[in-house]
Amino acid sequence: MTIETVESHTQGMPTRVVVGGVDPIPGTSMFERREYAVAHLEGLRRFLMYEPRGHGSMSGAILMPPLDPRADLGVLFIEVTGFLPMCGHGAIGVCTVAVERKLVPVEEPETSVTLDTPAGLVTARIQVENGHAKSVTITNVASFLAARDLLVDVEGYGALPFDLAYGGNFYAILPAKSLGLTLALEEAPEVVARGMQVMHAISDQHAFSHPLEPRIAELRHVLFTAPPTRTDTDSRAAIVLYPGTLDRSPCGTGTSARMAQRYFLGEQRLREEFVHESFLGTPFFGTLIEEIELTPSVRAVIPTIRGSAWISGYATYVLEPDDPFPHGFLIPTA
Ligand code: PYC
Repeated sequence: MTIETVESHTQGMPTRVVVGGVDPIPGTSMFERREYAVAHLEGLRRFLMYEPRGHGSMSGAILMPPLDPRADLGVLFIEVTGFLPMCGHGAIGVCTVAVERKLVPVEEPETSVTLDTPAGLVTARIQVENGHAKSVTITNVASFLAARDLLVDVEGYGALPFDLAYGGNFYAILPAKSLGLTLALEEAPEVVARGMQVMHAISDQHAFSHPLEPRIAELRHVLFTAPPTRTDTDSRAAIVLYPGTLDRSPCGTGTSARMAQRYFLGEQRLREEFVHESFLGTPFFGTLIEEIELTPSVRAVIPTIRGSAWISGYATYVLEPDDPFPHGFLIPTA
């Protein structure tokens, strides 16, 4: 096995973009390709994400020809978490790599790219200067507040209220202070441990699914909110990712879910900018461009997320026949 990648990071969060070495993945839609990958390519995902080639916070994307004729690239998002329907920081990383490595026709000052993802089409506008992708604005999938003021029983904390929102993945959203957390950097291990405790408790006590795609029915992300630490951001977040790490970026799908929550709670208007600060202090700039009817009983909003990514390396990953870790390993942290 020989896999070619372009390594990048989006506001601190890695996206290992796989550009060669993966056989064609069967399926008539990207969602079906994801289903195939979940059933048959778990070893490949772990090989690319887990140690010793990756690490506990690794994230990536496998590029392939799209199935939707409107799209430029097909993308399967891989994480330590699993195969995600959509990944915002990953989409920004993919677009940056696509432009800077000329995987799509590039125009200056703006290049448009459409990604075929398991969650649907994601369009992107990339600001390009001298061949360098300065920033990427993605228009994400329909995002909605699935439920507000739900309660979850968490050992040691009692019944905690949380909101459930969707922005390409489901997010449980609750204030960090409800668990006595401030999101200081040195709290990171505690934040991850509490986030995983909340995630497991919600998964045990609540069932939910996407109204149009019932196979999207997992909670793999908990978003703790906190006041900003910068004067130029509106809110801070720590996004805890399964099986126990923190997003280094403000998380594109998490920012989309958070804006949907804010919108349907009357805290944000259409076209108003929301600057979301990551646990690391890095920003994403979000807006909501329209409200739509997702189903007769579910209203949703269409978010845009602007952020920047940087190429950090080029790699060829190989597997020697006697490597004792063909599928890598992960040391549990929470
Ligand atoms: O940016 O959407 C995102 C994301 C999901 C998981 C990690 N990052």
